[in-house]
Amino acid sequence: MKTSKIILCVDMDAFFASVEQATNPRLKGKPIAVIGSGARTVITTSSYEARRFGVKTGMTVYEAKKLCPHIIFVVGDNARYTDTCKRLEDIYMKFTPQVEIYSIDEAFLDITGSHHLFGGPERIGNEIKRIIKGQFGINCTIGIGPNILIAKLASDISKPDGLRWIKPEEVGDLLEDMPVDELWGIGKGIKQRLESLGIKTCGELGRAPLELLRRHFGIIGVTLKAMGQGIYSRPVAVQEEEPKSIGHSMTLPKDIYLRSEIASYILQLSEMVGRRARRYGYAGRVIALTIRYRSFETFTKQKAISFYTNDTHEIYYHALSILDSIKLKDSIRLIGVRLSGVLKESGQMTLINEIKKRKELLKAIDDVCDRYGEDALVWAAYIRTMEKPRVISPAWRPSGVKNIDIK
Ligand code: TTP
Ligand code: MG
Repeated sequence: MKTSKIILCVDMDAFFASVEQATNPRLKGKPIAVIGSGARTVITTSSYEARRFGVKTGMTVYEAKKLCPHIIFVVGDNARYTDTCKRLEDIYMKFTPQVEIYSIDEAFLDITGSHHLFGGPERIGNEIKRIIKGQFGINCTIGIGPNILIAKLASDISKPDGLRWIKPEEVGDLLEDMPVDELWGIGKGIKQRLESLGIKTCGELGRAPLELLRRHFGIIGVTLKAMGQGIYSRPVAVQEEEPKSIGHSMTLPKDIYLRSEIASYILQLSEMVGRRARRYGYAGRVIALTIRYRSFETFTKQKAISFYTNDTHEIYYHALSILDSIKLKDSIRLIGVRLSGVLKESGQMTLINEIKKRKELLKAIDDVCDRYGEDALVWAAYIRTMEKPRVISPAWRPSGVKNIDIK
C-alpha cells in the first residue's frame, strides 16, 4: 500500500510586523503596520493588534489611521526580513533536506522520510516553533497534512501561533462545508465562476461533474475537482542550486507613459539585474520585460539572444527593443526586467576581447558601487528619474522608527 506523504507548512505570523516588534520593545503588544519608504506606499502587513481594528495588507496609511487612530507606522527593513528568511531555512534543514522556501515567510518541508527520527510530525512542528521563538522572538503557525494544499490550509485555519495536523482520514469531513476560497490558489475570480455553477463549498467542488468543470475551466477544471477532494499532487520543490533567472521590478513613484522615462527605468533595472548576475558569476540568454499598466493589467514579453550575457547595456538594449515592439495602451505603474536561461559564467562566454574589455569596465563600476553604495556611480540616463533609495541606511536603529502622524 502506498503510504501518504507528510508535509509541513511553516508560515510566520504577521512576519514583517513581528520582526519589528521583536526588535523594538516599544512596539510590542501595539497595533503597528509596516510600510515602504516610497511616496505611494501601502501597508505590507500589520500586527494582530492592528488587525483587530480591521487593518489589512494593501490599505493606504490614511485608511489604516481611520480604522485605528493610534496605529504606529514602521518603515520596513527589507534586508532584515530577507536575512531572517535565510536563517529560517537553516532551521528547517535540521529536520529534512526536502525544503521549499515558497515565499519570504512560508516554507514547505517534506518530512515523510524523517519525522520518525524526531519523534513524529507534531514534535518537529513544536520544535521549529520553539527554535524560531528563541532565535528571533517571533511566532509562526505550522500546518501538517498529506500534501501542500492541506498543510497550507491547516496553517491558515490555525493562525496565529498555532499548530495543526490534518490527517488524511480527516480531510473529507473538514472540507465538506468549507468555502472554496479557503483553499490555496482559489481567489475571488475562480470563486465567483464556481458560484455561478452553484458550487460554494469544497465538498460540492469535489463532487461536481468533471465535464462541467472542464467545460468552464479547461484543464484547470481537473485540478479544481481534485482540490475539492483535498488531493494535490505538486511535490515540495526543493531549491535548485542554479538560479533559473535573475530579475528586478519596481513600482514607479508615479504612472508614466513617455518612452524616454520608461527607458531610463529600464536602464536602472538592467543595471540592477546585470550587476547581480555579474556578482554571482551568471550570464543568461533570454531577456524579458514586464509591464504593469495603471489598470494592473500585467504582461511579460521575452526575447532570446544568441549568446550569454550579463552586460548591463546588452540587457538594456534588448529590453528596450522589446518595449519598442509593444504598442502601449495606457500609462505604466510597474516595470520589470529579467534575465533567464541563466548559466554559471564560463571562459567560453568571455572569449571575445571586446566583451572582456566591457566586462572590466563594468567590474570597475561594480567595485565602486560595492564600496561606496548603490548610487556612487550610476548611468547618466537614470539620474533624472532616481528616487531616494528605498533601502534603509546602515545607520538605521530601531529607535529611529518612524511614527508617522497623519491628520
Ligand atoms: P503573509 O504571510 O501573507 O502575511 P503575514 O505573515 O504578515 O501575516 P499572517 O500571520 O497572516 O501570515 O506575508 C508575509 C510577509 O510578506 C508580510 O509580513 C509582508 C510581506 N507582504 C508584502 O510585502 N506584500 C503583500 O502584499 C503581502 C501579502 C505580504
Ligand atoms: Mg505569514
